[in-house]
This record gives sequence, structure tokens and C-alpha cells, in this order.
Amino acid sequence: MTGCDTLLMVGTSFPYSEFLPEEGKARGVQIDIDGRMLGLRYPTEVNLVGDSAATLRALLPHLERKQDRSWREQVEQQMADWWRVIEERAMNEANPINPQRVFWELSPRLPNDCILTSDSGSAANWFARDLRLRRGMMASLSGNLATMGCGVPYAIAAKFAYPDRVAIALVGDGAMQMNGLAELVTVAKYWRRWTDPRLVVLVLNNRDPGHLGAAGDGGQSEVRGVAGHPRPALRSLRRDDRPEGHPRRDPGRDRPGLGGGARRRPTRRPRRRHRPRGAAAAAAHHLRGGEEVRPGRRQGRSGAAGDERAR
Ligand SMILES: Cc1ncc(C[n+]2csc(CCOP(=O)(O)OP(=O)(O)O)c2C)c(N)n1
Ligand SMILES: [Mg+2]
Repeated sequence: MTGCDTLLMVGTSFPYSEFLPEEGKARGVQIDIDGRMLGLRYPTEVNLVGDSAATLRALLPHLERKQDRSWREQVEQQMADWWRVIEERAMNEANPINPQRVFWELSPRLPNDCILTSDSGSAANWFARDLRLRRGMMASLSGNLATMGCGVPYAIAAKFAYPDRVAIALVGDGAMQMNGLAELVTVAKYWRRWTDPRLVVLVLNNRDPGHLGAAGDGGQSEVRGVAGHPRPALRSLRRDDRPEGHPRRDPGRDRPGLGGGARRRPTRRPRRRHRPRGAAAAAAHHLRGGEEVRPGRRQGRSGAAGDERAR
């Protein structure tokens, strides 16, 4: 990309502008359905607001095939070399397992129409590098490439948007701990509604909730194995890692309902409608190509939400 003469950015908010061509070295053209994204990361000359596919189709007749193919051939060669490097890295032995091998082997085994999601963390590297997406598949990585915790909610959103397709979330243990585990409650609540109930979650458990963050290099360095630093068990965290001066106390001692004190009934709260919120709702909307999707929305007694209430 650093050697291009024209940079075409399509539907992207790629945040690491240091990897884009130097300003002035390339002419920038950007397409986005949201005008606010245009020119955000690079001083683009032509800013096109619109649906990416339709806009690209409109631009196609303006392309001229270059007679000099050398730059294109050079890029093709570099890509072929890169795939060899990726395979070599995947074949490196590691204890207990080399995650790149997992992704490498997963790639050809993926169902044709599966929907993949990935989270921030090392999973994002292997997702981007080791998987070869085939036509018909869909894939989503954390918006802006930088927010943790989207992997499982995106997969849930995918199941609502396309209930007949397998969704596969590829996430780290940190992301899984952050909200993925809690989102399994959502899966347990809704999976019966999906024509094909399969939602697969692959967790890279390196016992490190901050591998990439610690490396601080955006995942550029080659990560060997998944040894990471051992994460202290939550129980020992509570016992040994208390801030100094923080008094040791029995959490249940003075809090009714946590095992200590007199039990009393929890205050009743009004029942709320259940439907995917936040990232899940936004991603379902996005996957549907902008069409309004509110899977759990009240649809009268005979609607899906009505059935859910009846259950
Ligand atoms: C809300 C939020 N907090 C922190 C970060 C910085 N961050 C990005 S990846 C990552 C580590 C993710 O850990 P894990 O899910 O276990 O993946 P690993 O890299 O260990 O495989 C952190 C802390 C972030 N991007 N977003
Ligand atoms: Mg981890």
C-alpha cells in the first residue's frame, strides 16, 4: 500500500494512518455511506458518499487497464511470498498449541456460507492473516479495529440476521471474560429460534487478557505460541492483590442476599423487553445492509417476542 499512486478506501475507518501511504505520495479516493468518515484518515481528493457496491460499479467504466503490469505483478509476487511465510509460521511447533495452526487448519474446513466474527486481540491477527474467505462467506471484525468484546455479540447478531447460517466467533480469553461469557446467556435464551442453531465460539485461551496490549505494537511482531503470562486465579486475586490498606472483609457479612445477614426478598423491578442491544443490535442492522432489524421487538401476541414471553 505504501507504494501505490492512488489509494482507494472503501467503507473503512482503518485507524492506523501510519500504515497508509505518506501524505502527498498517493492520491486518495474514498467511498463511504457515512459522509463523516470521508477524509478522516487521509487527505482524500475525491470523497464519494454512497453504497460501496453501487459506487464501485459506477466507477468501473472509468478504469483504464495499464499496459505496464510490473507493479501489479510485484504485488502478486509479494502476496504469494506472504502466504508462504504465513504457512511456515502456522507450522511452527508451540506448546501447548500454535494458534496460527488452528486458524490455518480451520480455513479450508469452514462451511461455505458461514459468518465469521473476530475480536480485538491476537485473534484479529490470525483472522486477518490465516483465513481465506470464500465467496458467499461474511466476516466482521471489531469496528475501528480496536474495541474489545464485540466477537460474540456480532455472532449473535449474525444469527438473528441469518438464522440459517453457521456463525463462528473467534475471540481471546480476555474478550470472552469481558462480555463473551455473559453473552452465552443471550445465546441460551434465543438459540431455539434459529433455523440452524449452530453458533460456534473459538476461545484462544492464553491465560492472558492483554497479550496484544502488552506487546503494544499492533500485532506486528511475530507471536510465538500462546504461553503468555499466567493469569492469577480470580480467588487469589481477591486474596493477594487487594490494594494496600483495603480491609479484608467477608463480602456477605453486611450485605443481605450474599450469604450473610438476614435474607430478604429482592425488590421487584418492572419486566423489560428482551432484545439484542448495543453492539449486537447495531451489527445485526449492519449485516442486513442497513435494513431495520429488531429481532426481539414486540410484534403482538403471535410474533416472535410474544412467543418468547409465552415460553
Ligand atoms: C475496551 C478495550 N479495552 C482494551 C483494549 C486494548 N486491547 C486490545 S486487544 C487486548 C487484549 C485482548 O486480550 P484477549 O482477548 O485475551 O486476546 P489475546 O490477545 O490475549 O489473544 C487489549 C487489552 C481495547 N482495544 N478495547
Ligand atoms: Mg488472551
